Amino acid sequence: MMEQLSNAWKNVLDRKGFDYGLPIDISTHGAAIDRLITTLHYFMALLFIGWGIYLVYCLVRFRDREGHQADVSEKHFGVPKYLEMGIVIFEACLLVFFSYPVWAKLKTDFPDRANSLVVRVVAEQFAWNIHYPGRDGKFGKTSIDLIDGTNPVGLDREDADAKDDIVTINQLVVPVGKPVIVELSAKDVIHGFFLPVARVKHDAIPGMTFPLWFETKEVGEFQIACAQLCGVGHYKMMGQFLVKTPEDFEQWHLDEEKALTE
Ligand SMILES: [Cu+2]
Repeated sequence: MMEQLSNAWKNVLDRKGFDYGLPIDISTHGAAIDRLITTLHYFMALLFIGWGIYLVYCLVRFRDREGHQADVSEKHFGVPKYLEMGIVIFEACLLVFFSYPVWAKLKTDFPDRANSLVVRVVAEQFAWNIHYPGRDGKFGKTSIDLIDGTNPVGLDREDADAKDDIVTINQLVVPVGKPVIVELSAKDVIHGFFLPVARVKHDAIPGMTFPLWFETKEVGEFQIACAQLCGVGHYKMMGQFLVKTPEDFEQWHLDEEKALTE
């Protein structure tokens, strides 16, 4: 009986049975974020039910009736004030003891560039431009003067470091099981770089570059979404997020390199 119960509880806590409609999580860091989201769901459900009961109680207790006139005096009783203070303290605890450690761990675990795939993601209305440094691991020079329809990141192909650089549009390809560092920026307005299955979401802001990282543990075809309303074409700002085996990634890289020389 006890075993059955503990198994049932385990199933409840299991990712598949406990996802609140969240997409699957293929990242190494996502479980901590999901835990935070589910904790908040419980807390909000508790608040919703609690305040609902309190509202109904007040409607009945302080209603206008024979021998009693409803008034707006705040001095009925002090319980709500203390409850409200308790909730503020609890929310501060959520921030300090739950949210902050998740964020801080991502900072301290930031991977070494030498062991990671480093890519630049440049958002624009309404596409994701992905810039890979190529075999040399160095990004070629870029300039805003060179940006046009065929060169979305303004790469200077004359530059020695740029010769092997790969640029894709709306397609982020990464190898599974390897840290990926994304240097995120935007050309025009604020966009939101969102990889739902990798639990990555960060604003892309013109004039700023943000370093992010994630690591995947499952191959598959997923999506990049824009999480900020960035203009009339926001809805179509959707890219492919392809997680490949190391061999398939190498093959993709070779194909892209071949396309450069053709
Ligand atoms: Cu956008």
